[in-house]
Amino acid sequence: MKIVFSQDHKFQDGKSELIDGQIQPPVEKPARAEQILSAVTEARIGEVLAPAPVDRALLQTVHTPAYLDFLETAWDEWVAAHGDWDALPLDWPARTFTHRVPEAIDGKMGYYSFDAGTPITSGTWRAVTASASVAATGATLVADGERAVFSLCRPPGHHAAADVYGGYCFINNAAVAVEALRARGFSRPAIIDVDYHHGNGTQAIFYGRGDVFFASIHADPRQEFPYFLGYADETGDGAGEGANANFPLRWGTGWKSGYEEALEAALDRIAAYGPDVLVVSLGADTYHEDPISQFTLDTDDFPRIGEHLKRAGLPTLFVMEGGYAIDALGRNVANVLSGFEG
Ligand code: SP5
Ligand code: ZN
Repeated sequence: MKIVFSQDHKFQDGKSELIDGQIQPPVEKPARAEQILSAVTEARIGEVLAPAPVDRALLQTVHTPAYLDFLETAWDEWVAAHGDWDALPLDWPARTFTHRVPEAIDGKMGYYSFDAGTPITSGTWRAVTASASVAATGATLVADGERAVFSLCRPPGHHAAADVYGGYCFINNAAVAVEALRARGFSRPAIIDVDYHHGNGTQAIFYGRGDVFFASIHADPRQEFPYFLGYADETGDGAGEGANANFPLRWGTGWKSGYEEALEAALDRIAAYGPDVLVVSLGADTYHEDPISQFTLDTDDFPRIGEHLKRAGLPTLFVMEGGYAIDALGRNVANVLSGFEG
C-alpha cells in the first residue's frame, strides 16, 4: 500500500491548547506524524510518496471562500492585534446572538470555530494545505488504480466543516479526498470514520447529499466531545436522508463489548448503499491508553479493524485523523493497514 506524506505537517506546532480548564501543550503535535511514519516504514507497508500541491478550486468544493481566506490571513491579523502567540478564540455566537462576521480577529475566530483547543499558529495555513494535498494525492493514486492508499495527513480534518474549525482540524481532508475521487469519476463514495470522536465536520459537509454515504463509530456525544453532533437519530436531510449513519458507543467500549458489532453494522449499512470507493477516516484514539479518550481497544484489535474494512472489497483510501498515545500510535496505525493488506 502506497503512503502519501508531507514533512510540512511540522509547521503546525502549537504552544498551547485549552483543556480541562488549563492551558497545556497540545496533544496534537508533530511527533504524532513522525511516529506513524517510522512505524509504517518499519512495518514495510509501502513506498512513501510526496504530495502534489492541492488546488484552491478543490478546497472550495468543501470549504467556503470566505473561510479559506480567514484561515490564510488569521495568523497575521492575530499577531497585529496581540503579538506572536498562539491564536485561541474566547467568544462564540451561542444561542441569543447574531451570526454576523465581525471585523476584529477575535470575533472572526469565534465565528469560524467551535472550540478553544485548536490553536492557529504561524505555520497553520502551510501545514493544513499540505495535509489536504496529502489527502488529494492519495485520492489521485486510488483513481489511477491503486487498490489502497494511506494518506498520512496531519493536522487531522474530520471535525472541520465547510466554514468551521475545531478539534485540531481546519481543512476536512477526508471530504477533500471524496471530492477529488468524484472529480475522477467515482460516483458513490462512502466514508467510514473510526476515529474515537464523531466526525462532525464530515457529517455536516455531506448531510444534505445522497451521493456520499457517511458512517461514524465514536464515543457517545452525551459523554464526549464534540457533544453537539453524532447522535444515532441523525440520518441525513433532504436528498441525504438515509445516507448518514452514527454508531455512538459508551465510554469503556472495547472490541468485544460493542466495537466489533458497531463496525460490522456500519459496514453493513455501507454495503447496502452500494458504494464504488471507500474513504476511511482513521483515528487510533480508540486505544485504551489514549490520554484524552475512553475506549479500550488493544494493539491486537487494530489489525481486526483492517480485516473488517478489507472485506468491504472496495478501492480504499485511508486518511489519518486522531490518536494521541504517542508511544503506541504508530504501531496501532500500522496494524490497521497490515490487517487490511492481510
Ligand atoms: C482529530 C481529533 O481526534 N480531535 C479530538 C479533539 C478533542 N478535543 C477535546 C478534548 C477534550 C478532552 N477531555 C478529556 C481530557 C482528559 N484529561
Ligand atoms: Zn479523535
